[in-house]
Amino acid sequence: MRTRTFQNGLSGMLAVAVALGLAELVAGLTGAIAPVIAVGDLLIDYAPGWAAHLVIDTLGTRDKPALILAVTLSTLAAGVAMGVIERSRPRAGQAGFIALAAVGAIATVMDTPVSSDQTPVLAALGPIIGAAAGWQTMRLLHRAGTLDEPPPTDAQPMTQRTPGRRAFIGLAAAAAGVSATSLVAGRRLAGEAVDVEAQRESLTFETAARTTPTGALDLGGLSPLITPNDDFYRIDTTLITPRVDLKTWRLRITGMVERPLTISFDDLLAMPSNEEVITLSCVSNEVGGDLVGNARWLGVSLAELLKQASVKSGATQIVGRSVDGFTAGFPTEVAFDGRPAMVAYGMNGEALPGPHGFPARLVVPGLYGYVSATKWLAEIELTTWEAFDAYWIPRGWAKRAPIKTQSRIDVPRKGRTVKPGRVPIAGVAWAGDRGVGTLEVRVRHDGEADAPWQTARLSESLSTNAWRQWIVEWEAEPGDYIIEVRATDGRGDVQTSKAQRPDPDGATGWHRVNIRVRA
Ligand SMILES: Nc1nc2c(c(=O)[nH]1)N[C@H]1C(S)=C(S)[C@@H](COP(=O)(O)O)O[C@H]1N2
Ligand SMILES: [Mo]
Repeated sequence: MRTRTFQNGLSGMLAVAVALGLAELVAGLTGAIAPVIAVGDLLIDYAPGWAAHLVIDTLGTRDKPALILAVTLSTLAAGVAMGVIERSRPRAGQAGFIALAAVGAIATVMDTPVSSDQTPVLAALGPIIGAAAGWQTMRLLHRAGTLDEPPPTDAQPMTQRTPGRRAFIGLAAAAAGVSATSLVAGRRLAGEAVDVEAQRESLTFETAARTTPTGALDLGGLSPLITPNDDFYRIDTTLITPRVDLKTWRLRITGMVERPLTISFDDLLAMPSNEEVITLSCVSNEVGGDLVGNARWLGVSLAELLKQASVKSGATQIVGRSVDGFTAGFPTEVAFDGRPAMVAYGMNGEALPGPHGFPARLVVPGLYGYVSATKWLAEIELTTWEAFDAYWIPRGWAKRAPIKTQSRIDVPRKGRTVKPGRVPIAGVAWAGDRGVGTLEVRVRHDGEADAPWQTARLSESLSTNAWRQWIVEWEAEPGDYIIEVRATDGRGDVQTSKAQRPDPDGATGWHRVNIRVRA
């Protein structure tokens, strides 16, 4: 009996594995989204706001393979259940596969962005073909598994290699093979369709980014003045980095404009470009956190693009929409108040890396990424502030989100024990588009409330939109200490000590690090 249950469960699981594999293969052939990915994307999109942000940041980029795995394993587990139940309720398996096809089809269709050239029907093809094949696989496996039934009275133990058992094992192996082969082939087809790396390599720019900036502080453990692309934090809602084909990519400027524009990548390259050092921060960055980076962005001025399209009066919101449907919106005046907001295609001297929005993204100094920095940009829509709420707004995040003044201690790390004597204390500070004016540090004995503030030396200001490194030398004597830091922005406003969590519009408070000095 146990063997039978095991066999039924295995049949169901393999049948579902065939369904998933074939669905990937069809997706690879048609350029559609694989159902497992689509379901994962929808789980992120429809999770309550707090849960989605939790998943996206705490598990970070690393959790995405985990989410894909979780969806896959749950589907396989459903297969096991279907296989087992099928025995007593012969219609259950069929119903299960119809349900799988429906969920997969709905998910892929919903996850196919309206802007893509993919027709929704084609997107649903994979789940439907996969489920049909899965259903047939389950029937075959069950038939093979029951060849030896009913057991004759001189009960033949199931452990013997009866014809049915052999047939079952053969079929099971074949099913596993079909599933794995089609999965691998499907993934490969999807990967080959558009080669982002090859396209990036074909692009070279004349930029200042290959030279190291002068006036940078260099100290082990201190964040570099310019964050290398590979170390730049990454946050987005997509499970699979969108792969954009330069040949077919278009940026459309739509909505409340006199002249809607459609711009190709070559058009963009032909326009006058600017290179700007801008610090980008995620709203969910905790005090002292690392969801912040500073890069040299190369691109076309947003103001210039919008002038070409001629914004109608009353268009109070600019919405960036990505190829995968993500949106971020900010006030129109931000594009015209002099800060160098841009459609960027270069990052630190290279084409934008795939994970950071290849081929183009918005970068807006002074605003958190979730309201401004749309990656894989496909459309800039002019609308009103009231008419549209972008992706994170209904999920409980503030609609207006200027970057708050923050400073971080990189060295020494919290909890460290250092030797008495000269100890460098260093870190970075940023203040949106307001610039960092001064930076102060204080070191107090653990348990004491106060200590004098000491002014730090700052790295050169690369722009008012960029972070600055800071450093002080401290004459350390044995004891337990708390180091605190606060920045003053270019307008003279001191960073608040009031601690606030990241939601709804960015964390505040001073970064504190406890250290011990021991001989
Ligand atoms: N298409 C798209 N663009 C996006 C996002 C996204 O989920 N999808 N996330 C935004 C958020 S919340 C942030 S903080 C920045 C992060 O940019 P980075 O990953 O290049 O650091 O991208 C923004 N642009
Ligand atoms: Mo973010």
